[in-house]
This record gives sequence, C-alpha cells and structure tokens, in this order.
Amino acid sequence: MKKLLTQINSPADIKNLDIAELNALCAEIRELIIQTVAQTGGHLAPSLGVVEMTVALHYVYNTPIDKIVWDVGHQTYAHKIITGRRHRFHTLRQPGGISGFPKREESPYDTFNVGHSSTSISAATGMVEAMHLQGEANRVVAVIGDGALNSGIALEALNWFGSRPRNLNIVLNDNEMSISPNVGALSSYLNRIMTGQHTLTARAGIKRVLSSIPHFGEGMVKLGKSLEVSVKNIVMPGSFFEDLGYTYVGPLDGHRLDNLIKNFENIREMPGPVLVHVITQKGKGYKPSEKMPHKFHGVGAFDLATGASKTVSKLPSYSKVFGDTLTEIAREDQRVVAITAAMTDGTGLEGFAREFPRRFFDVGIAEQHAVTFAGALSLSGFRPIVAIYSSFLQRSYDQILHDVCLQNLPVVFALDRGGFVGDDGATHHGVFDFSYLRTIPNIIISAPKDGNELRDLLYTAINAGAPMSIRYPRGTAEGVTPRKPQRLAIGKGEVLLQGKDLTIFAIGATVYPALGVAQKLAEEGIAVSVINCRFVKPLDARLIKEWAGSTKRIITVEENSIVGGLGSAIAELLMDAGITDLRLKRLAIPDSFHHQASQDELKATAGIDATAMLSAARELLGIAK
Ligand SMILES: Cc1ncc(C[n+]2csc(CCOP(=O)(O)OP(=O)(O)O)c2C)c(N)n1
Repeated sequence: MKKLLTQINSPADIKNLDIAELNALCAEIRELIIQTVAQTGGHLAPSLGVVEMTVALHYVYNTPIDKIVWDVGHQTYAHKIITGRRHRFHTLRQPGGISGFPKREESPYDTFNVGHSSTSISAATGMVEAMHLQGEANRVVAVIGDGALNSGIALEALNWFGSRPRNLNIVLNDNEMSISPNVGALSSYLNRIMTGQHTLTARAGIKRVLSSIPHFGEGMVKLGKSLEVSVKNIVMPGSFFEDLGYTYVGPLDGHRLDNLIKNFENIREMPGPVLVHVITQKGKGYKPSEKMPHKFHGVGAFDLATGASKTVSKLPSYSKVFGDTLTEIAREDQRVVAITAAMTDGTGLEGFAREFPRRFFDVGIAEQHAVTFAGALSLSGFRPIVAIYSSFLQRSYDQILHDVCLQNLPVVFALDRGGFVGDDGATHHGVFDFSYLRTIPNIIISAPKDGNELRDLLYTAINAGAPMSIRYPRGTAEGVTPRKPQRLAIGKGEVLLQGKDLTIFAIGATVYPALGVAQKLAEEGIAVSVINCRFVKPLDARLIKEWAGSTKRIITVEENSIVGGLGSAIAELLMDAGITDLRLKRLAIPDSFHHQASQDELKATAGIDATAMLSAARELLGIAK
C-alpha cells in the first residue's frame, strides 16, 4: 500500500482521509516514532499512547488557529510529525534539530513552550481570555495527563476557570501512569470512573423507573432529583468535574479514532468549559514499551528488536550512588525518610522504596507540597531527604524559603540533574540552583566532585541539623569505593593541589577537569593550585582569601549560571575583604538559555570545560596559546 505519511505535510492533509486511512496513518506514525527514538532516544511511551488522540484533534480542530496546548510536551512526537516536521523528525533532540518538547520558535502549531509539568490548563485559559478580549471565537484545547493533573498549578487553573463563562476544551489523557503508576485520591477517582462506567446506566434507570409510576411519578422525579444529587457522586462519572463547572464527557477509548472524532466534533461546539476524559495505553504499539511503560517513558538509544538499551556503563550513575547510599544510611538511622515528586526511578530511590516502603513518600508531581511536607516531617525528629531534579525544584522556591529555611528545619535537598542535562534542552538543564538557593538564609549549599564525596555529603547533610542541598550531575560517578560515608566539615574546602602561579576554585563536576588542566600546565612549568570548594554556602572564606591573596591570579569554575553562583560569591567575598590586587576570571554558564546538545558540547560552548580553563589560565598568566 502506498505510504500515507509521505503525503502529510500539515494537518490540512489529514482532513480528507477516511477512518481506515486515518488508522493506517496512525500505524505509520507509530513506526516512524519507534524507529527514530531507537536512534535518538526520547519520550517513547508517552508519545506512542496519544497517536490516535493527536490525529483526531488535528482532524477536528482548525489548528493552528484553534490552539492545542500540550502539557509537559513529551508526548508531542505525532503532533510534530503531522505539523510539517516529518522531514526533520530524525533530528529529534539532536544539536540544532527539533526539540523533544513543543517550542514556539519551531512551529506555529506549538502554541506554548513547555517541558515542566502541569501548565497546559493555565496557559490555555490565558489564550481563551486573550481571544475573548480580542473578539475572536476560535477554540483552545488543553491536553493534560492524569499525572500532571495532580499538580498545584493544574488544579489552580481548573478551579478558577470552572467559574468563567468561556469556552475551553480540556482533554484529560488518562493512562493511569505518571512515570511510575500514578498516586493520589484524584488518580483513584479517575480509576473508579474507568472501571464503573456501568453506573451511568444505573442513573438513567432510576429516572426512567420513577417517571413511569402513574400520578406518583412526577413528584418522585423531583424527589429523585435530590436523590440524584446524593447518588450522583456515587454513580455519575465525572461528577467532581461537573461540580467544578465543567461538562464532563467520557470516559472514551483513546485508540478508537472514529469515536474520538465524533466526540471531539461535538465537544468543539459545546459552550463553556468541557473536560473530555480519554483513556489511553502508555507505550501502545511497541511490545517492550507496552510491557514496561515506565522504563520507556524516557529512554536513550535502544535496540529495536529487543528494546535493550544501547548505552551501558561500568560506572554507577550519580542517582544510583545517591539511592544506594541513602538506603545504607537509613538502615542505621531510623530518622531518615525519603520523598520524591513522581520521580522514584529517575532519582534512584527505587531500592529505598522497596526496602523502606513506610519511610518512602511519592507525593506525585507536587514539588511544592513535597518541600512543605518535608519541613513538617522534620519537626518530629525525622530527617527528610527531598530528592528532586534541580530544574523541577525551581517550582518550590517559596516553600524552601518560607517553610524550611525560615524555620531552619533540617531538610536535605538532593538535587539530581544539576548542570547541563543534554538532549532534553533548556527546560531541563539544572543550572540555576546555586544562584536561586544562595539568596536564602540558613541553607547550606554543596556539590560533590565524585561518588565518594556525594556519599560523604549526604551523610553530613543528614546530620547537619539545618537545611542543606547537595547537587550532582546527570551521568556516571567516578570514585566510588566501598567505605563508610564520612562526616565532612561544613563550609570547608579541600586543597587538592598547591601551586604558586594561579588558583582554580572549582566545585562539583568541574573539579576533575581543573586537576587535568593543572597537570597539563605543570608540564609547562606552571604551578597551579586547585581548590575543591565543595560548598557554595557557607564559603571557606579563610581558604579562599589565603589562596587568592597569595597566587593573585584566580579562576572560578562551575556548572551554574554566571549570575549569582560560586564565582559571584567568591568575587563578593574578595571585594568585601578588600582583596582587590588580583586578576579573576569567572567561568560559568552565560546568562542565557541553552538548548539541546550533548553535555560535553554544552560545556564547551558555555566555556566551562578543560579547554576553556586552559585558555583562561594562559590569558591570566599572559602566555600564548
Ligand atoms: C514540574 C515537573 N516535575 C516532574 C517532571 C517529570 N515528568 C515528566 S513527565 C512526568 C509524568 C507525567 O505524567 P502524565 O501527565 O500522566 O503524562 P504521561 O507521561 O503519563 O503521558 C513527570 C513526572 C516534569 N516534567 N515537570
């Protein structure tokens, strides 16, 4: 059969296809997604689950004039393929290629940039109100997953808009999964709707029986109305949403195109806010991802035949070192409890969760709640470890400040994915945490240079008696030896090399490259000191003043924004101490957003890798390259 997909260059091209052709098109889209992601890596399972829904939405709605607003945006591969990016789809997540998430700069069909969860309803309401103010009558559709719906911002928008007299279509993509199985009462509620569809008929039945009773009937229907109110919550699917002001439609089978199209056509014309509940299977159409949707939520390159990952490393990931160490410490320290915001596997906590189910809390995609909850747990003597990716913790700024640091509560923030993350791009790089945490009083901010130091810092943090953050990068950890974690002195740096000509103050992932640079310069007869700062706050003021004052040429290097991180802190310290007769070069990530590329490429472009350190050193020393 002739390939249909080759003829699809925009959503207009699908509107003339019949249902059989649309189904065939969905199969071709799935094949392209699977083959491409096997090469590039990416969010396979979420995208495979919504192929029919995506085709149906573009078939019915007049995009891009009608706007589809995606949530997280990790499920938009089919959307990208049918909105003119089929030819470039092989560049998915590659440097200069198309993004793994919706991006307005990339296409007029991408209506709102996204990557973090739970923004779609809020963003969609903004578009609806703007259209209203401008006298336009086009439609806005917010697509949101059952996991994303748990989050504060999603519920805030849902609540607010339920009382607005405007049109909005919300498509709830319910696959019962966040990355792992979804948690929380809302999730159980959705599950009850799914499994209790027969109750709809029960409600209709009650009415029919009551009205058929002669004389009595009419009154009874009235009585039945109030009866209905009370039974409604038991038998009516979607009554929660109805009570919030939404017309609830569903649950619909998310893989039945004909049915989806018919329903979307009706819904598009309905007045007011409407919520359509669509049931999908995460990972549909590829056996390995159907079997293990959580493993295929986000994957690296894999073998098509078996689904096995192509990236194998002998070294453990930082996430694993963190999770294993926490489990080890928790065996002896009953105070330790762990909290994740829907990222058990990503943060390396699966072992802890298995061994200590009572001391493990997955709060769903609710980073704000995770932090305040941790603060309160600590009041009773527990030592909560909140494991959240650096970029997602941005959500919890006020909770860190107001609910933890203001009360000086002993909460440990384990910030995974600190630094560049690579192909997920700008929304996911964790390059601001030193800066955003440093302004908050009481918090101790640290980053390990390797696996052992992560173990030591974690042990130190659990016993610190104050809020403390530890940030570590995506990827593998060198230097993990079988020894007990040790307590480190808070706010003390580590002198790794002593040299009189220049000092490099490094932290975290920049420490080993700094040592490499020092060794290279040593071969040229230049003596470089390398200080592992370990802490951004409190700084080791004595050590910094001593080495900066004696070598007079200093480089600071960090995988964090140039604004407000380690370099800023050291510059401020020296300036305030009146030590100004020196030359300082701050190597840090430029003050802009950085897109997808490999972590090494990003570090090179940002000017924080060994090459950049070497040329900064040569410049300070006044020697030719
Ligand atoms: C603020 C924030 N926290 C965590 C994540 C990581 N994350 C990406 S997708 C996802 C699960 C989303 O579940 P759901 O909305 O049900 O969509 P599905 O993947 O099941 O299609 C999570 C936790 C994120 N992107 N943003």
